[in-house]
Amino acid sequence: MVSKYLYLAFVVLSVIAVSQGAVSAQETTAELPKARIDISAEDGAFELMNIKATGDTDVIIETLTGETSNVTFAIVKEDAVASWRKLTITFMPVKSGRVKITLGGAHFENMEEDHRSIVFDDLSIAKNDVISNGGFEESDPDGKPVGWDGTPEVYISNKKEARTGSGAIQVWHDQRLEQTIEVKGWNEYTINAYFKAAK
Ligand SMILES: [Ca+2]
Repeated sequence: MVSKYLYLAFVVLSVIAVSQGAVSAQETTAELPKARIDISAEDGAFELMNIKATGDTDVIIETLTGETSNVTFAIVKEDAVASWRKLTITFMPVKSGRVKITLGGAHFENMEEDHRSIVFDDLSIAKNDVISNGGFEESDPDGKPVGWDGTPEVYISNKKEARTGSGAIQVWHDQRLEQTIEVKGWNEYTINAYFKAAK
């Protein structure tokens, strides 16, 4: 008799465990917005080697074939949540020249989820910081961050929303910001960036 009850208890517990597993699996299928950083040599002038990013970050290497040159992009995507996360990317240019860094958000196929915005702050390059206004504290009268090309979706000027200071930028797939930096060949560069999902 006792063993029968024990068996029943085991069956009931197993059913609960299975149904809980099913619920949590469903919750995690909703895709999080993703921060996206693209890196490429300007005009595809040279290759970038040893491109790596921290954690489980997706690093996709894509080559666009152009009329005069091929441009190899590193596309780095990482899940964004409500709190700040740090993304670290390293690369090594094989020549001295200019490298373009683009901040945006990942594209989602589902149109309802396509417009998902990301906030960036405190972009820097370890050791030799060649990024200008990476903390987004300086802006021009039109509300564009100084030193960056493109128009952010929102220029944030709010101490509560920024990670440091009061300036930060909100971007998404179709409203990105870029900056071109000078690099030296065969030096390793480490980019640090902080990001979160926009409210
Ligand atoms: Ca800032």
